[in-house]
Amino acid sequence: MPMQRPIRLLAGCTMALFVLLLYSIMHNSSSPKPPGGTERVADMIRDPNLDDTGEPPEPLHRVQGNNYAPDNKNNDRINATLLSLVRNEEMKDLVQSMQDLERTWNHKFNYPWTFINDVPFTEEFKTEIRKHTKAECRFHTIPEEHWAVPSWINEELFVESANILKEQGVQYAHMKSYHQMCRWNSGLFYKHPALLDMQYYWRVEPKVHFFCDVDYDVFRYMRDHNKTYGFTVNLYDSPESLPTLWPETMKFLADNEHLLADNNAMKWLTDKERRPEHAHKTKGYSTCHFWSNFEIADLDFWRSPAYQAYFDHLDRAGGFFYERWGDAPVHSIALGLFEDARKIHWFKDIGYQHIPFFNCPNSPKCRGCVKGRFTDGEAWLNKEDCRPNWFKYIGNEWADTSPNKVELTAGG
Ligand SMILES: Nc1nc2c(ncn2[C@@H]2O[C@H](COP(=O)(O)OP(=O)(O)O)[C@@H](O)[C@H]2O)c(=O)[nH]1
Ligand SMILES: [Mg+2]
Repeated sequence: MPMQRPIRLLAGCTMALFVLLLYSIMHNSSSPKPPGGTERVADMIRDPNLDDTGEPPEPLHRVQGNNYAPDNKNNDRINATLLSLVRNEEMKDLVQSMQDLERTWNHKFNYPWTFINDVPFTEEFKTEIRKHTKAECRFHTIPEEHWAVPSWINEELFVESANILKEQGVQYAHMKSYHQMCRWNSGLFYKHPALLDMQYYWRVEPKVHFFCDVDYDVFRYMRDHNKTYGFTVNLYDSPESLPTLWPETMKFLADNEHLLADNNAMKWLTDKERRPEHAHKTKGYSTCHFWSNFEIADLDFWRSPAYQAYFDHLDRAGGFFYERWGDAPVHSIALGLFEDARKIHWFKDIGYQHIPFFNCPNSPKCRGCVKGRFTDGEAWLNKEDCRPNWFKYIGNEWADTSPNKVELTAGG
């Protein structure tokens, strides 16, 4: 016998309610998705920091007797410095970074520290800092014209652009000093009078950590192995902070094709496979960059006519203020285009943290970090790791050095 109409209606409603209930249970059980999704780095099958890590190849220059003593006039140090742009208010955080780096490396080699600030350092700052190293400490102020906002930047346009950047979730959009800092770190720091005769620097920020004993002179490593630049962490950037950086770079390159290095890292810069949406938003740049709060580098690269011309082009284009171009992508793009990729070195053996990311190798020389851990923040931050691209296109120079090596090159 066919169902009565009201009963059919009731059955239909019950069914609809059931489906609605089921949907709502399933929907609520999945946690809210953070920006960028939760998936683990897809083609990073195993972090190479899990492999045993020793030292890079010889020659390595070591402490013998008093060859690196602070007061030895005939010491083995080369023309290099530890370098920190820092504010007076960051004294405690800087002391923490210094303590780590002195404990793991510099108490053996006693390289001088150079501290730079846009305002004069206080006596309190200088007195406190000197307590944490046997090495020479130099304190300098930035020449006004190096820090000032360039004359061609329009204040109103800066504020309007910052409003838009903020809406798009770009950090520090309205903080003018952050833009000034990024510009200075990109193209002015090496022009500071205190660095004009310097060859190498190791950049150190407040509040970073160093975890592993390093027993060779890293600056001599750079020189003896003909390296220009050393990094620890390779990350994706926020595409919203640099929408016109790649187009401006392409404009520059169109007029300066001869500057492209043989064996450059263009493929690494332009990968579209792992995060296609980044390359799409930037019109071609993967946003992968060396995380420049750590860098050990040869100042001659920045002083080269090629880099100078590139920086001047970018500076005129205005993106340090109307967008939020960081020194990390600017340095990385320049290195990727104008330098032989073999001159760029992964300092895998230097355990490092700048919140929230780590480089933590598997070595008995390391204490205080978890080997192979990339972040101690939310799981989705693992996705920001773009070392797999570096290994894929340039190679993992450490792959042959570990007894339990795992091939991580060419597609993982
Ligand atoms: N003297 C000075 N240093 C700054 C200023 N802004 C940033 N810095 C330094 O520049 C570096 C990067 O700044 P930080 O706040 O750590 O930026 P983040 O790492 O991108 O969050 C650190 O060494 C800071 O101490 C500034 O206005 N004056
Ligand atoms: Mg920092």
